[in-house]
Amino acid sequence: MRLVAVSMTLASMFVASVALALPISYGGGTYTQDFNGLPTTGNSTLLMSGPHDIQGVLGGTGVSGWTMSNYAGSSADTEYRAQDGSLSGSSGRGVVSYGTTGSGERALGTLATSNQISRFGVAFTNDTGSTLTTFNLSFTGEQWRRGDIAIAPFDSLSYQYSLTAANINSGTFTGLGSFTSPNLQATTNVALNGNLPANQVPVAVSVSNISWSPGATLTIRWNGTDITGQDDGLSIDNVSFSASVPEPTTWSVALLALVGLPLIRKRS
Ligand SMILES: [Ca+2]
Ligand SMILES: [Ca+2]
Repeated sequence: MRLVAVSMTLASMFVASVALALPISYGGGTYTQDFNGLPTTGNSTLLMSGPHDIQGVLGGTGVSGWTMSNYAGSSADTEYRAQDGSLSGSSGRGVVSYGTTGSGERALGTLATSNQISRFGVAFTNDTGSTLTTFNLSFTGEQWRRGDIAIAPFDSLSYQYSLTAANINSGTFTGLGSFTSPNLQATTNVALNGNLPANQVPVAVSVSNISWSPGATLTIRWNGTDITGQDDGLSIDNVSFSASVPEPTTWSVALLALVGLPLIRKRS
């Protein structure tokens, strides 16, 4: 009897660690994320490659709908930590809450090693009641660590979206682009301040001609890559997301005016 009870407890724990929180309900307008609720200290190893919720890990707040995974590293588990970019290898790798030590100004990123090649992302459910055909995404790419001098391809974070994915690890994604390290300074294996313009890349993309139905989920993910030698630490901050139906064109406005004119005349 006791063995049965133990195995049931393990089964419950397994389910609890796999089930993800619901996507963010998108009801229109602009969603913004500054990641300043992410932890300023600590590290955690989450069992299995994920995806795992970021909300609540190491006390992180304000990031419901954001998930993370060790999608391509050799480890079966997902490492997550807060650091300022000075740590590398097994002390610094994985999904990272970057920021200067003790500062609440955080960014979400990765530091890749062969053990941990991470991705993270966010999911929105269309709760506007309308089919949305365009979305706009902008964020700041921030570099928090300069690793070894690398031969191209340099360290990068690529970003992709899907209207069919069950989560950041499952489904077909469409590429939106990628950014590479903005700071290729000669001094290597040091922390950088990702809040300085020299260590930042502004990114803005607009995707039109999609069909995002009411109730459907749109998932956006960022993939880290592992290159030879010690990698740079890259992250994102100040995310802005909005989606809409198409604005009426000049021609359709003119057409509406022409169609409406006789109606107005009839009434008078
Ligand atoms: Ca921030
Ligand atoms: Ca920042």
